[in-house]
Amino acid sequence: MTLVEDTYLEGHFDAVIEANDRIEPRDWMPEKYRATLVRQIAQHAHSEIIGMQPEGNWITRAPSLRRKAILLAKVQDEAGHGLYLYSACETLGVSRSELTELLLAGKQKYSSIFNYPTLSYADVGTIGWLVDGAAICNQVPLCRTSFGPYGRAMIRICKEESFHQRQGFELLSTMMRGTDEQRAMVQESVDRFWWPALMMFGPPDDDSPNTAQSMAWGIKRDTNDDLRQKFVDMTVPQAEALGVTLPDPQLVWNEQRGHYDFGSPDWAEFKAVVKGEGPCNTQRLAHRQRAHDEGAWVREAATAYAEKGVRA
Ligand code: BYC
Repeated sequence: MTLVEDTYLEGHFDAVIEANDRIEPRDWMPEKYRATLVRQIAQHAHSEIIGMQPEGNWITRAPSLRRKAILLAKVQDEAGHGLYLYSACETLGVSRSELTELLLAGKQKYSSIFNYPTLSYADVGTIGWLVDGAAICNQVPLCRTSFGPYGRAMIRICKEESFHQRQGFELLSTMMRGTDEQRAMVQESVDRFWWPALMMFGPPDDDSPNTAQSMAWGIKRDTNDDLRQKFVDMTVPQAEALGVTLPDPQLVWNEQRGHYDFGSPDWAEFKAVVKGEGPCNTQRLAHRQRAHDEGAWVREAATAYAEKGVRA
């Protein structure tokens, strides 16, 4: 390509971003924009797939047929979200199998939250309420992200996440109307998941290497800290409605700011979990590797069938 062509294409990219319009896969884009999207979308897709494990752990032990049907549907939705996101990523020129290899080799990440164990059935409700609640806060702005296929995938995902969040809240409110033991189970679960849910938004803004550039490119629409604040403000009244206490003595309404003040998550713990030292990192990746290996014959059969179709 000539210098003139390069300058023209870059000008077009800048104008689209400036106008808050969408970049599409056929459009020219800077290599770093493409790499940032691959990093974020792949991490998001892997989170959906690995995120099936903590809740999947309870499918066989759901307390009723109704709860089992709801949980199965939710975990299947997560597989679907992973597939939309891998497809969005493929439009950037990287295949789903390459992305899976990178995850299994530890070269791509998934959300820190899924490295915590699910110890009781209340965790299914807490994940729906807090984890999907945090996911919605983070993902609704991504419906307006500058890369077309990612934004369109997010629109559908957010609709389903909203159902997921409500099912979690409904499960917890049912338990809170139950016995003292059930109420204690909910509180214990919320105590374990509150801080890891806040960490889902990523490191504080002044320690986030990617935010500034991703905001300038319209990949991210809000900073990590702004979304974390929005989540806290949204969740405190819901906790009051449920009758659970959020485990933060510093949580207090700040009249001047018009927001809740809250304590700082343990960022050393966050860094350790992201590095692979969380309670379940090894187990999650080993399980994913096993599922991948056991699915090899399905991929081979599907490939052989597709080739036969082409020859016929
Ligand atoms: N966990 O510069 P930063 C779901 C990494 S699935 C692990 O702020 P960025 C669900 C980050 O990648 C929810 N790593 O990065 C599924 C970066 O490392 P690299 C998943 C994290 O990208 C099933 C470094 O830390 N949601 O809802 O600007 C059941 C510095 O961070 C985390 C998404 O993926 C973390 N929590 O901002 C139920 C949403 N946070 O790559 C529910 C899409 C940060 O430079 N992603 N890191 O080595 C995003 O919005 C952004 O990527 C983030 C991070 C806000 C997460």
